[in-house]
Amino acid sequence: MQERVIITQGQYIASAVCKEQYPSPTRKEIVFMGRSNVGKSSLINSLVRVKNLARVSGQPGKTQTINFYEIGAKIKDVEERQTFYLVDLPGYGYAKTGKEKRKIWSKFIEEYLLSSRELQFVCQLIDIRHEPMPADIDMFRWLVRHEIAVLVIATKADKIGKRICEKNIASIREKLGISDIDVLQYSSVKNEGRSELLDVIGNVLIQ
Ligand SMILES: Nc1nc2c(ncn2[C@@H]2O[C@H](COP(=O)(O)OP(=O)(O)O)[C@@H](O)[C@H]2O)c(=O)[nH]1
Ligand SMILES: [Mg+2]
Repeated sequence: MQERVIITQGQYIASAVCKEQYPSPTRKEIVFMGRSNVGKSSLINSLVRVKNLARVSGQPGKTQTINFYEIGAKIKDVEERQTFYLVDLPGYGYAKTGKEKRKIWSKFIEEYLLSSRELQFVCQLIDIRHEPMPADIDMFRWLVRHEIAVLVIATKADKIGKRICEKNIASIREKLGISDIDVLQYSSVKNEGRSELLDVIGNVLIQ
């Protein structure tokens, strides 16, 4: 089957902890956030199909900068090639990060999320094996309150059986209070959910 959206290139472009470091030119941005170790970097790599584009680490809490990746895409029946950014945020809710550090984290992340005029939507990743933690729920509510579009993605779907996946997704939706909104099931190992996510991205790129 021919996919509707084909990624043609992906490269790391910038890391930022303040406005001055955001890349230029500005392009449409799709943001990934979630707790440390939830699978953000793996998902970006699976989406772009470049093995070590985003660094996957067994050690949580390592990425402390906003990382921008420039992605090229060809969309079916659209002549012009699209270029956009995938943005990997530092993980939130990491227990070993000192209180002071966490404060700095939230400040520059907040500044980015509230000032980016090209932000299309935020993918909030939640591990499918666990219920959303208070930090996940707080973050989700914060995004909704600031009218930032959110796509909730349940990661690591290959780690549990299909029936439990369905049950846990229902529980994630209930905990977030979004019983009528879809949660995308994803596995970076199996590339499950990849074409669905690419479709959503394709839609915002041609808007
Ligand atoms: N089985 C499985 N493991 C995953 C998946 N996504 C991530 N992982 C593993 O989870 C750990 C953390 O992943 P990483 O992408 O670095 O998470 P991040 O901290 O959110 O960027 C790594 O050991 C990954 O190999 C997945 O879809 N399936
Ligand atoms: Mg990471």
